[in-house]
Amino acid sequence: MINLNVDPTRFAETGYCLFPNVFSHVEVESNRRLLDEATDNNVLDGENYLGEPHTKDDRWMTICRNPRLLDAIESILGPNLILVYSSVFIKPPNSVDFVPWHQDNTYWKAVHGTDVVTVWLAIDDADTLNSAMKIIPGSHTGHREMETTPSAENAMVSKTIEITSEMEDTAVTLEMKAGSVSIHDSFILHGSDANLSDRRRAGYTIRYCSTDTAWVDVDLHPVPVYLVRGQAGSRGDGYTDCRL
Ligand SMILES: O=C(O)CCC(=O)C(=O)O
Repeated sequence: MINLNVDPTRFAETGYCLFPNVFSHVEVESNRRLLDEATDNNVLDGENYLGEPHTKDDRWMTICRNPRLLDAIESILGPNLILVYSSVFIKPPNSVDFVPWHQDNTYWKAVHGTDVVTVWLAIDDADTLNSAMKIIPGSHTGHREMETTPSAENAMVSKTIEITSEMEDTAVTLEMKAGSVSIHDSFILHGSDANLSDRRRAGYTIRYCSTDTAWVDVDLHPVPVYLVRGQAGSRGDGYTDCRL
């Protein structure tokens, strides 16, 4: 059973939370097969990234609309939810690719507001050895957009936020079994190291907003915006209704 005992007040303070075992064993296998199919068929964008699969293949969209997943998000963001982006970050075994410290909101110029989150769904088990994601609790406070510099070679995102070693010391590693989910605020600092293990580490990142406090300028947004639960809000005329 999914544990929905997450306190939204605590999420507001820390900027992240974990939901173990949102997806069943059968669903975990099916998620893995879906990614293996994409890898085998060479439909990745580059070697380690699959961009916006929910707009191209209904099976990914089914994951994004999974009722248990939406219940978990609703417990944080409330009942009115839109889906704005999704992508898979794949770290093959023994790969040098890493994700430097960054804030997600840096990349989403058409998304406005503060109740904007990323769901990170573990396709594989993720732990310290195979480069699970790391987060700096509370670093979203004030929802400030921080200064960036161009990322180094082998970085999986193009802009880096330089942080102090004191800040880095407070980072938390989000170890998760496949099928578990973390949710983080779009302003929180996060990243992940190179995967030096002999196990793949893939995570499906899915980005949602509450239409109570956030909205998307669909004319500037590169993919359709989907209403997945509740109401679209006063600026939601251009969203695609995709409610179950
Ligand atoms: O998968 C990772 O290690 C990083 C994912 C990420 O940066 C994101 O969700 O924005």
